[in-house]
Amino acid sequence: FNAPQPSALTSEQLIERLMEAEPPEIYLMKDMKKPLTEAKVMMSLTNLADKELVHMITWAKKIPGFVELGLLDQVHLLECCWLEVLMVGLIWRSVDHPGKLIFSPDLSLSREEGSCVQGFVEIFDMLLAATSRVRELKLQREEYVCLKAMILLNSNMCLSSSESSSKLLRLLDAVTDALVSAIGKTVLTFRQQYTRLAHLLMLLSHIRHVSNKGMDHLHCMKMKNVVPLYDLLLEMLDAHIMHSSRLPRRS
Ligand code: AOE
Repeated sequence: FNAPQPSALTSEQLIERLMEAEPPEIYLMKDMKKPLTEAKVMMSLTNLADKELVHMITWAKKIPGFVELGLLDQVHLLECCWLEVLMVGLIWRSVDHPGKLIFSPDLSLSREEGSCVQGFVEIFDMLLAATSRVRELKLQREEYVCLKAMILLNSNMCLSSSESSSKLLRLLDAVTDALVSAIGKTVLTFRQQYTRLAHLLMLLSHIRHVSNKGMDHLHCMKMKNVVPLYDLLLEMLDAHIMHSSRLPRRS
């Protein structure tokens, strides 16, 4: 009784639930003194990601139907998409600041500042390009929360059982309906509506691409030993490579 079926929710109610599930803004509360060095920037980014991942788990659990999927499937989905989810959040925060990435309210980096980290500019440019595209599209908050839920639910095709897969597909359909209804509020003609749906969904393939590049980059950094990954995070990153399933367990 306490967990209503996602299909029992209207699109408006689902969007409302997704809006309420949004994670809070994270402050680092440590002002970065110039000059920025590779070690300082990576330390701050790692610190930020660490805090965001905890909120991401809470966010996922608030998506209607997610906790009904079975623990192993929940873990797999989060393992597959965590960097994409971080990136879409970063893009969203940065949309009103052309040329900058707003990692947190107290950590924004320009392209030049990002270049102090080896290999970062390439990823930085892809993130800036995605941010410009989101700005051109004038992405609405309602659409954003639907897209982010879709990233999670669409991140892995192979689930533990066919029962779980069909649950997941129904969930994905509910979020798709919600996205369509959100789009319906922004544009007038049907033609404009389905063109916008296509544009928004195509963004997701860019984000998957940048996330894969970012993951390669993170692995390189780990080899170079400049990322002071905390023991737990390091363990989790290894879990990602080997695709075993370990998540920070919270009762
Ligand atoms: C993007 C958005 C954001 O909010 C924060 C960050 C911080 C780091 C940035 C990244 C980003 C953008 C792309 C960058 C990357 C550093 C290098 C890369 C710039 O090019 C990410 C810092 C990541 C720290 C490592 C954390 C490891 C976590 C492992 C998670 C995991 O495997 N599991 C199973 C946990 C899933 C829990 C939800």
